[in-house]
Amino acid sequence: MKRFNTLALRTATVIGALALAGTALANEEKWQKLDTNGDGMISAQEHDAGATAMFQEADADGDGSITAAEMDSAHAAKGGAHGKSSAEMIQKMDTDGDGAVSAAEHAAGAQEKMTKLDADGDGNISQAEFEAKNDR
Ligand SMILES: [Ca+2]
Ligand SMILES: [Ca+2]
Ligand SMILES: [Ca+2]
Repeated sequence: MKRFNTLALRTATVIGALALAGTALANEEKWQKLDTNGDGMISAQEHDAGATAMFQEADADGDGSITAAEMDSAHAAKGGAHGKSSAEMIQKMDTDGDGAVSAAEHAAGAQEKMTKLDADGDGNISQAEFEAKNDR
C-alpha cells in the first residue's frame, strides 16, 4: 500500500512537471517570436508587429476582421490550450459590438496588453515582466 502511494505521488509529480514545462515552452516560443532583434526586451514596436502578425494569421479569410470561428481554428492550430474561450476574447476586444474583431480593435487590445505587461512603464517588456503576467 505504501509502495502504491509512492508511485501515485511520483506519477502526479511527473504530470505536474510536464504541464509546467509545456507552459514555459509556450512562453519561450512566444518570447522568441516577439523579441525579433534579440536584445532581451520586447519594445512597443516589436509587440505591435507581433500582434499584427497574429491578427493576419488568425484572419483566415483575409476580410480584415476575426470572427469567433476564425479565432477557434487559430487556437486549435496552436494546440488549443488557452485560458479564455474565443467568444470571451472577442467580446473583450470587440468595442463596436459587431461580433468580430477588426484590425483596429485588435491593435487597441494589443496596446492595452502591452501596457499591462510593461509593469515598470519604461516602454519595453523585460523577460521578467513577460513571465510574470503572461497567460497563466
Ligand atoms: Ca527586442
Ligand atoms: Ca476574418
Ligand atoms: Ca468589432
